Amino acid sequence: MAPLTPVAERPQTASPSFDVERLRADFPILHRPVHGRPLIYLDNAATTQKPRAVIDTIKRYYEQENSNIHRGVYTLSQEATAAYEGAREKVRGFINAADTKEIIFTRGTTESINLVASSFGRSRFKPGDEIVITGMEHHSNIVPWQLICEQTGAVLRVVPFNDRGELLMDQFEKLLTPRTRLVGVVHVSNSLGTVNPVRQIIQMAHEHGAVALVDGAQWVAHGKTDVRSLDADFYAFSGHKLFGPTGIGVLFGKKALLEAMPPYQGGGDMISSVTFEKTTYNDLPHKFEAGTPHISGGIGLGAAIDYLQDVGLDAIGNYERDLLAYATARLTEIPGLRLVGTAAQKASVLSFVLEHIHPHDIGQALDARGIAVRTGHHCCQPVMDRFRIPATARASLAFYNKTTEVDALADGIRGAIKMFA
Ligand code: 7TS
Repeated sequence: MAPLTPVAERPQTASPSFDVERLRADFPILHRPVHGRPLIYLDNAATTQKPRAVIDTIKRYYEQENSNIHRGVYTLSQEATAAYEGAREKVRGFINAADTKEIIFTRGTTESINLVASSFGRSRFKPGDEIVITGMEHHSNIVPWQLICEQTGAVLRVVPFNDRGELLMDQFEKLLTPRTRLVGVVHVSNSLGTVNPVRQIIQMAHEHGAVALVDGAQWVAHGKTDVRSLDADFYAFSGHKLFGPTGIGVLFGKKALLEAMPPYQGGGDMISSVTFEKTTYNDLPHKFEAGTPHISGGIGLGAAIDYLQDVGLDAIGNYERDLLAYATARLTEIPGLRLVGTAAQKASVLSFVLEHIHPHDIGQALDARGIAVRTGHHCCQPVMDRFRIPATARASLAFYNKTTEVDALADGIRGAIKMFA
């Protein structure tokens, strides 16, 4: 990848050592117009934009290395295998896992959770066993458990949250019983922005003999992740929310758990030997990676991780904290605007509703100004039900967003209010 200017040499701006204009230059798409205006991309919770380093890495892979991995004795296949397995090592370092055997490449967060539900859940859950999740999970951390409950007779328990969007930890404690087998929790809520106390939740799960799965889809791009320090049993995330390609994601699992789990899918690469009488399975992580994987995706994700680590996750976290505070102040001063999700610990997400204007209309009015926000239930229908609203408009920030874009958002919302008045 193209070397970035070292942080220390970057010009000083509003947020010390964080030169947002310099970083924006790394993202080609941020320079295209939409409806004749500069694009203001505020839908980073849905997917993030890709830096040139990632785009170039994928292009180089297809131009120079394209071949299937783990099988060729020839040069191209060996190079592609080395690049793909090198990316796995980058992921390992990125989340501080102990071993690359604990890094399973998947299609994304959704597939990572389905893998755990299908393999761990189906082989372990018995009738009456309990799975505890929270009321603010994305559908991808609800429906896989409902499916497994139907198949095994296990039951789903749901931790409620308060009007600010903070989990009720005393209720959580009460839901943990000797029958709890697994606790699934979203690290950062994509609809509310709440940063959940996952360290404490994992510890409480362990005290009750349950394993803990963290949905890290909305966390990994916003701060450092350390699965060992958290003591997470499973940690899931998506490459495309981490400035990497779509169709690639990660499941971290503790080695002892993964080793004891049956395969998720059968096919090539996941076997050690096959006969019609008996098939034996490959070692980790390949046991869980049947078929030709998303090779360019894995390599592209590795490039995204290099890029992010060069920018610095701590610097990103600090910059985004200031930007979120700025955006919260600018939006809450708009008459008739109500933020949905006002937890003390928040990251990156501003969900809001306006009196008398449907979120879809807000979204369209903002699009006319080149501003991209998401509107809808954000795959969190139970969260909408909890607040008795059908949908919100949601601006979600990344480190390449800036205060002038937040100003444009606020102006756009005021414009929409006038237009629909
Ligand atoms: N978990 C959370 C917390 C998410 O925000 C999402 C996607 C997923 C899981 C699923 O990720 P995937 O990559 O497997 O699809 N969230 C959103 C969103 O907020 N808007 O679009 C997708």
